[in-house]
Amino acid sequence: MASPEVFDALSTRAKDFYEENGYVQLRLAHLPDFAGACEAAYAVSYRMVGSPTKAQAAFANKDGVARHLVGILQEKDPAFRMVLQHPTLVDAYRGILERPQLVFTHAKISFKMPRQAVPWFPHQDNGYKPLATASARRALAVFVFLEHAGERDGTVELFPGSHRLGTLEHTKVREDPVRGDYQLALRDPIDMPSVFVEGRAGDVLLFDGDMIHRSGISRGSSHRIALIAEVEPSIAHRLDAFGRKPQLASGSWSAADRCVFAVKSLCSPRRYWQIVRHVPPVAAAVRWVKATRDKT
Ligand SMILES: O=C(O)CCC(=O)C(=O)O
Repeated sequence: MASPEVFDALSTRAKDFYEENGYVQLRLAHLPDFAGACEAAYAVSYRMVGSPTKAQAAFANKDGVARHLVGILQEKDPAFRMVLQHPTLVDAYRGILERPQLVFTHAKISFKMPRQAVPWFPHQDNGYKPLATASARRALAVFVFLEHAGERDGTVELFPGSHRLGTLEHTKVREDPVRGDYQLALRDPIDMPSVFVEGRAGDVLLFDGDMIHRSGISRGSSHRIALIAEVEPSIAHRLDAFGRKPQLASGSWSAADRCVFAVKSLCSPRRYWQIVRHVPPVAAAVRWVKATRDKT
């Protein structure tokens, strides 16, 4: 199938395309500061991918090969923030989500070790949220290509229009037996046409939290390095994926907001999970309790 239409800004036509198809591809390398920020982020990412830390590596496959490095907005190096908080991208987030106060729930480097079995099965990002709230949270996925990626490199494949199906049932696919990593996959097969999004360095793909997507493996020598973040309106002082005050994508926090976040964060089990998940016996015990609870 042909490559999707590409826009050089979130114009009215680009926004209409997004509403209709559930995604839009922006080509922003014409903005010198954005192109420069992407180059800097690529250099840092390449280094990090070469020696991933245990704390950041995530979504490992059965051989322990990771697909993501998480927590990149908390990095000392500002490279990732320069890309994901670039004013043109912030305008695009606001243009799509139509709210002034937006947060990042998480952000990561997504990569594929060449010729390793690290595909992503068909899923919706909202599948990772409780079904009752998923579609109601109007989340937006941001996928920034830091290098060229086509089908052979394991680029993202989208199912245009699938965002209108709402959040569907997913099943857990357990992968790394040591770390207990798993990914979600749609419970039922999808019968819709798809598009492979071929991107250049500096392209940005924005898509709806209910968009069905998947990706294959890198069959050549590319690490297919991209940045992925999720942006959503700030509602009810929701914490980020690590149980902490989320980073702002747009807007600001008042002193009262900061106090509420501090208290919520101190009481958040996710925050403590980030600490104990690196202690194998404790992590195994927590996973056992969760699995037992899920079964009942
Ligand atoms: O990086 C990719 O190819 C896809 C990643 C993905 O689907 C996800 O993080 O949910």
